[in-house]
Amino acid sequence: MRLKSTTGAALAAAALLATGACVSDDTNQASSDSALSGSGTGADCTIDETVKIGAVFSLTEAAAFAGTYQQEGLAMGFEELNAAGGITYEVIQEDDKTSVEDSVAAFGKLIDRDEVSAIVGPTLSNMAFTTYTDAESAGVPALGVSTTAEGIPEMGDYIFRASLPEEVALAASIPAAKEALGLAKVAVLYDNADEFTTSAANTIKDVLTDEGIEIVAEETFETADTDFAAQLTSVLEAEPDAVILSALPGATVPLVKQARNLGIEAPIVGGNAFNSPVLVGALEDASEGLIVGGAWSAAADTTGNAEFIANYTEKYGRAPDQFAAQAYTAAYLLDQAIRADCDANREAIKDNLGQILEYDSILGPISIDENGEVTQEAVVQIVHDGAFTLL
Ligand code: 1QQ
Repeated sequence: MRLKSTTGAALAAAALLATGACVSDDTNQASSDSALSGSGTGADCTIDETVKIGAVFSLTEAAAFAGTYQQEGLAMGFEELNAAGGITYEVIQEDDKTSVEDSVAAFGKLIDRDEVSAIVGPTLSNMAFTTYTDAESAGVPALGVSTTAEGIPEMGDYIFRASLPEEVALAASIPAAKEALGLAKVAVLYDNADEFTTSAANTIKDVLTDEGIEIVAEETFETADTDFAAQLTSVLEAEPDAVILSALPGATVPLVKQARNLGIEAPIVGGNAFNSPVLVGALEDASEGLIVGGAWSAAADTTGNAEFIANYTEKYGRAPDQFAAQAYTAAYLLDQAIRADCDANREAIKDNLGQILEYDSILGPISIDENGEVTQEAVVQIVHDGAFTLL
């Protein structure tokens, strides 16, 4: 349960005063800056001081397939909001280079040096499990846009996500694949060295049990592996109706290509990392028939989606993906939270981000509850001729 800052801060201050202690807010500068609190509310809110928003994405190395799109989507969202007026946002972008260590350093810089009001990111759940402990203890709201593993919003009162949980995506994609393909028995393959892929593997097994689908082969590998001959030989022998794969693109590309070369023709159902045109492009012909659940579709008739796709494509010279769409949405969700009390201090953002109800976004109606968890519909897509289409 989150306390409204007024209550929490007042209680804390009263307790400190009662003991004669001096009340200092040094560790949480942006929460004590009166210039970040403006006048008016909602669309009429005006804040004089520039609101600094930190962003930590993987712009290089393994997760750059998603991070580069996220950077673009977030930047475009805040540019639109700046043009609308009333509040001026400055995005301070950091690259965590797909490394936990760099992600921690980036969070530290944004929290202490830049004194941002909130942080968007990081790209991978694998980093979030470490960086979010720092955001939480510093009292800085962090909003994940692709952190889909189980247990993330539960990390603290300042931790939120606008990233469709993998549990929700798989609970949509596996039953949809079962219905479309008549699945009775499947093979499960997963990366057991990454937080997101191992968390998803647990969900996959739960959903398969619920759906009465038998697991005839279960194989693991590690994020940096490139040779999957042993695992795929077992899969081939088990003759599954489909392969459920929980992996990041680095392993997915060689694994799927090797599976096809070995003669495994079973359809492949993947996780969140499959929602990427970069992955589909790298897989070439082996992408045909991939099924994935996700947060966004280019084909969805959601509010503003067609305009978002047109503007993004014109601005960046390529079409957006799900990761861009989620980051773009995050800009608007933060703006909603800030405008609610016309206050861009950390405490106000923390209080209001968990009160968003059915915000009409390009992802469809989206809510964030007081525990920091998102609610939105999942879409299930299949790749045909190198493009995502609704299943
Ligand atoms: C996570 C994910 C990744 C696939 C995002 C790029 O969903 O780490 O949670």
